[in-house]
Amino acid sequence: MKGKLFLSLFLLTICGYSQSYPGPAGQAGSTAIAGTSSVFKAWATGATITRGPQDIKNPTGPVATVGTADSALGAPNGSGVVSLGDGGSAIVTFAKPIMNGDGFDFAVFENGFSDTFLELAFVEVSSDGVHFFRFPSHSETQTTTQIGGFGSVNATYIHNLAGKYKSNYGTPFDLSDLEDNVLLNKDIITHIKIIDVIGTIDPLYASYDSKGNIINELYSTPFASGGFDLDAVGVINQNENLAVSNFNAIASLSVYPNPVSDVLYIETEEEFTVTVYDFTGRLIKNSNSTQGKEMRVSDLVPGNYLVEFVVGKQKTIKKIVVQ
Ligand SMILES: [Ca+2]
Ligand SMILES: [Ca+2]
Repeated sequence: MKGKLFLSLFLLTICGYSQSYPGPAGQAGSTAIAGTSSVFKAWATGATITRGPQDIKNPTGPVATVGTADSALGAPNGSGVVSLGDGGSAIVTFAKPIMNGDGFDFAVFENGFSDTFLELAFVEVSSDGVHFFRFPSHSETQTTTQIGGFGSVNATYIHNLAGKYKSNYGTPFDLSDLEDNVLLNKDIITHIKIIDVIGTIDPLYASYDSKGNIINELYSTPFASGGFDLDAVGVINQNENLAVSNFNAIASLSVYPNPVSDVLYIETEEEFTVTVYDFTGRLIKNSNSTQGKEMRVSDLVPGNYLVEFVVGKQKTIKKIVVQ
């Protein structure tokens, strides 16, 4: 008996269908957060939408059309949803940045009408609006039989993909899940990008999780409402300390000349520390501001560098060219 149990567990493990993740809203251990919860401090205030086609196999065919950018703003279930279409995306912004506080930092809301009608999306964040970093995701759903447009997805097979929970329940994300990167400041997240998972298992068009698995999800959905239906993005950990004026101060920090061959001058009113990285993110040198607002670069091999300035808890990155 014991042997049989061990064998079953072993087979479950090697097959990968291990139901590893929290279940639907209301079940014990679920991480779903109701849109009415007091954990939400703010909601998205801006959105830009890039629509995808209703069916990726007809890439020049009609795109999804339901909703507008405004539908992604505010609390869920207020202004409707915006449908992204196959592979479509939305970038949302906020009045104040999101920070990496205790536990979950924000949540994404979709309009799934049941615990299994789940349309999924990748989630990426940025602290500069240019460089985006994707949450490591995992789908344990089988990849041999296509889930149809009105099929079902089991939430316990899904990790770190938006849309894991039904309408009015947010899928939460913890910035700690992202690897550290010099181009990402987890305490000043200004943009969140939501990208529809294309649910087909056809390798030609399929979407893949971070482990290289095809994500089998509702497909096809050749409707005006096709793809991920973004309802809202709620802020849990807001960077309250980041007064807009301080944010502007660090945003306006400037360096010159650039390209530079000898001494780099730094223009700012604030005390700061500075760290130099190469373009792969490798640490080159540390310095601080006690020598005045200049940094000797004649000891650096000519090339491109990332220079990180930290003022208090905030930081900014400048790209410089050393000649
Ligand atoms: Ca966190
Ligand atoms: Ca989809």
